[in-house]
Amino acid sequence: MADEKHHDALVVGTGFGGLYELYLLKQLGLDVIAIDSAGDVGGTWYWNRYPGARSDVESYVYRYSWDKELLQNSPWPHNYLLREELQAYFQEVARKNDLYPLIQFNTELEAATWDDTTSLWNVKVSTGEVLTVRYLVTAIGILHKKNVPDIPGLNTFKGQTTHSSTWTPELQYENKRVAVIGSGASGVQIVSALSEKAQSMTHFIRHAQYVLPASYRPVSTEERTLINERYDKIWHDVFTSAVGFGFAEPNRPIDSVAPADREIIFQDLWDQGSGFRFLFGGFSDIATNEAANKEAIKFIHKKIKEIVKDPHKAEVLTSTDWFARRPLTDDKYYDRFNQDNVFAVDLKKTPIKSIAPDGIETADGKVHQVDLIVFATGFDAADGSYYRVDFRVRKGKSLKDHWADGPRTHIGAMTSEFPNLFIVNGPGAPFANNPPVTEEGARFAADLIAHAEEIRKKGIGAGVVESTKEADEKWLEASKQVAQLTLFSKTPSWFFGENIENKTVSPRFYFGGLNRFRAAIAQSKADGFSGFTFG
Ligand code: NA7
Repeated sequence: MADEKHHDALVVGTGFGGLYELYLLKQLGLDVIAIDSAGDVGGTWYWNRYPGARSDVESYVYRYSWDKELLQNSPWPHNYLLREELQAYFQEVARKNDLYPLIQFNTELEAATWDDTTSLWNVKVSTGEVLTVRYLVTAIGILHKKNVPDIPGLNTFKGQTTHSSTWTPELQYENKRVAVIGSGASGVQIVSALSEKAQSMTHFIRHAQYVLPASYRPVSTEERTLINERYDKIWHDVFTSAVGFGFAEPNRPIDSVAPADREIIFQDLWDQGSGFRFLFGGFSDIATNEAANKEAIKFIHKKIKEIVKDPHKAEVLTSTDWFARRPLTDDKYYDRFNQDNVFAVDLKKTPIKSIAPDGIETADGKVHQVDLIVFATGFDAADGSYYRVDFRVRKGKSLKDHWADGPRTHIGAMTSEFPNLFIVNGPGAPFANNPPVTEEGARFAADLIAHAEEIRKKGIGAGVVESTKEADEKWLEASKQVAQLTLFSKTPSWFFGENIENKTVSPRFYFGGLNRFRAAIAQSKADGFSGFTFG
């Protein structure tokens, strides 16, 4: 950033969304830079470094569709990508497209204030630098602001503690007594990975979830060749599907299939691996129909009983909720509890009372002695990422106030009253495979910016775009309505802001699907960017 004080555009974040946005705006010929609070590219995959961190979306569709060359050449030796492999992929994308010179790392966006007279954002970053930019694109991730519960006595603990997203190699778990609090995607991966070498592992579970196998395996050269040959069709199918994970999304409801055949289908899904596939790839109504959901649950419960030998542990691991949170995927998780040194504590029966100098005290008076506590307790998700920054517009109105009743955006792209503030994969984006979602969002932001630039260059406007209040309300209403049709809305989770105290409960995602999200974007563009005003 050095001496430059003004840029056409600033992209915040260099994960999937930000890196692509930077590429797109550079292609448009804009003077664009990016910042990231991290030390390198990768976003989520830069930060989440706990042992066992890996994607649970299959490798061949957990990447950009637009770089045809990398699709053919970039290595993915297994059907799922390890964090390290993803980090290397992001580095390759940045190098290949000459993006590194445009990125300033270790730099966090602190405040951004819109100036109506100049039609620019005044931006302040953590290095103390200030600059003005016309277009401010936020690709700051939906899972960044960590949630650490305020447990009495935490500061008296003599061992080591970490949140899942701040794991560092200095943390010692080998031959140590480890506690993991939280049983979402992070907690399950961490328990599974650390149990191998920990002296003991105690998993503190408030709500058990459903963990499906991954079927992690190497990918043969022949399989890779076949996929490489079919990539155009694969991406076509992904982008025209609801959840975009690469598998077919059948139309058949569960009651169209005889009970014995359902069992065969469930077993096949189980063998193929992936929680997403189990939820969306066998029947059309597991996420929407209570009876269908119960069938899926029954199958998973049976598997838990078969795998986990100790009935007490099996009971703690058996969820009584709908199978309607973010589905989880791990090959070894349940089997880990067959180890004598791996324990499960049911926090519904014995909640955590306090943290003692030597461990975690539960309501039954027992102190579970540990050396390391891992808080896999999730994030203040989606809009939570935005409240780290002091965004302000006319008359000093803050984004936090603007979203006090829950975040609202028009097709996930912009929010009214906040001109030239673009959102890539934030509130209002669809619940679907992240890379295609962020790609679509990044392209739309670039289209909006290109149109604003056209207007500005023709001298018929200042290059200012914002969504209308009515359009935001309409998209939120559509998100609410479609969420109501699913069991996700009946199962408390971060999808609705329910994991953070005092947060307004409303959908953080659009549950209508990637295909319908794309259709809404296409419609807006066809109508001359309906729902947005340009000045
Ligand atoms: P999640 O999915 O939000 O899971 C957080 C877990 O932490 C969940 O099991 C919570 O239990 C538990 N939690 C949160 N606060 C507490 C307290 N105070 N006491 C006990 N347990 C608690 O976060 P993840 O990081 O696992 O996953 C987030 C996303 O990251 C994931 O979807 C992937 O996309 C990657 P609860 O269920 O609320 O009872």
